[in-house]
Amino acid sequence: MTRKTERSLQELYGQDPERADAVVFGRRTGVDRRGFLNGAGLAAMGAAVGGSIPFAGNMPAGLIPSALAQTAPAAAPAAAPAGPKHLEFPGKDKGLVVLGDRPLVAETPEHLLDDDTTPTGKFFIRNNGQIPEQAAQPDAWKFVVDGEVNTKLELTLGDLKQRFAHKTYRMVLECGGNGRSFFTPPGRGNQWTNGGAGCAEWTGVALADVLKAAGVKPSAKYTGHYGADPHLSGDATKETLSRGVPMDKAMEPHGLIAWAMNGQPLPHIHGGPVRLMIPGWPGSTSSKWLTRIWVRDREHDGQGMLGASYRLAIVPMVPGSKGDDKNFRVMESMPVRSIVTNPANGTRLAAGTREIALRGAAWAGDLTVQRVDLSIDYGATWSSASLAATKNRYDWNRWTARVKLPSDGYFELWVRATDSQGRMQPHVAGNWNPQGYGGNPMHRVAVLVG
Ligand SMILES: Nc1nc2c(c(=O)[nH]1)N[C@H]1C(S)=C(S)[C@@H](COP(=O)(O)O)O[C@H]1N2
Ligand SMILES: [Mo]
Repeated sequence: MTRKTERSLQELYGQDPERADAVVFGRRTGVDRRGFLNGAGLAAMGAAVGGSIPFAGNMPAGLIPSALAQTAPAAAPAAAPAGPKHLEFPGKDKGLVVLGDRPLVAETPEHLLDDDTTPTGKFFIRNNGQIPEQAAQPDAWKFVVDGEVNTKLELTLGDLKQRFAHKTYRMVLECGGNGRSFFTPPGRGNQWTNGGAGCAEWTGVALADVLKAAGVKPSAKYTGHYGADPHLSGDATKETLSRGVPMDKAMEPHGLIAWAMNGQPLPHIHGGPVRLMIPGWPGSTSSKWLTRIWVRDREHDGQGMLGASYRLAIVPMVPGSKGDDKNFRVMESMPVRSIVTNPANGTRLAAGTREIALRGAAWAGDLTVQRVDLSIDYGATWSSASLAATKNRYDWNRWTARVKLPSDGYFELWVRATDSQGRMQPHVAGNWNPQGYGGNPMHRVAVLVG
């Protein structure tokens, strides 16, 4: 194996994983992965990952080693420069990866989600439109609650702070498209890996308390949320994003109208002075720069509610097909997900290392995490992680585990969580849909010992 071959296999995995796969695993046709890891393939694979692969015998045919399937956007055009683009933004960690400039979207690589509470500097950013102007006087920020209510409310942030009970919860905010990059063929939109999520401490008042103060009419069915951010085109008649939730979700005690994040005034980029924080559901329901909550007598039909937006297929689709509008339903709870936050993918450990301490996080939308399991042998055997307690509902579970290694070489640490209804993360993203929602395959982290 010459160095040139090693490099080209690595390049091939970066640029055309399907073909690289065929080179390593032998002949295969279409998506029917019938190849097997032959001697030459194993040598090529070992050279590409930088070491022998002790559990190669268990390696599923067609698997792209996670050392080679790095966090670079999977659907990047072939001409795009290799490697992630890092964020340059005041107050933000330079390790965040830019998924889009206009609108600005940046995700947090899994290994930067290693804090119990995600620091604001490491928290992902997702905008759909322009970033609005910053308010000169935050407490004078106004929003309205109208529609199917007895009394229309016009509240300033100052009123909100004075009139209602303050709540602080640590809760996960997760983009509906988190995990999108794991779909084949790719779903349309930002190619999130697992980093469109974070768990911060949010302070505000219960959305339910404000809705009760307005007096929700029996005709109320759904909320519609609006923010101040102008449409990307600058066209003032166009909505940037306006999503909502059914009344029973809106009336849950943990949904907040929030003005603080991690004990500090809510930063402008995260929707300050005031935003919604609707935990467990796609982040798009958590309107930033909140201007209006419209209580509706029907399912909201604002920007992002219709077509294939934030919708999942009811009946399985042929991956890559267009589908019929009638085959979609609004995405509600986010699916169960777990990540390894330490070690980072691609970590190199000293020769002779025989035990690794792992840390991570797991969460499950509206549900709770029942268990987190780990495998170092491509899923042949599993052991369970210890879950730390949550602070409150919608908090994530931090987890820890130790695994023993039989030798030096290339290993993949696989992690999968199971939710409180017994649903486990799949090996690959399932239930394909055009915009790639709900992709939650197991997280795989490559480590090289020696
Ligand atoms: N007004 C407004 N609110 C918004 C958005 C937006 O583009 N405009 N994006 C939504 C989406 S899709 C997500 S995932 C979260 C991201 O919040 P963050 O940028 O604070 O991480 O905000 C939501 N709220
Ligand atoms: Mo999102």
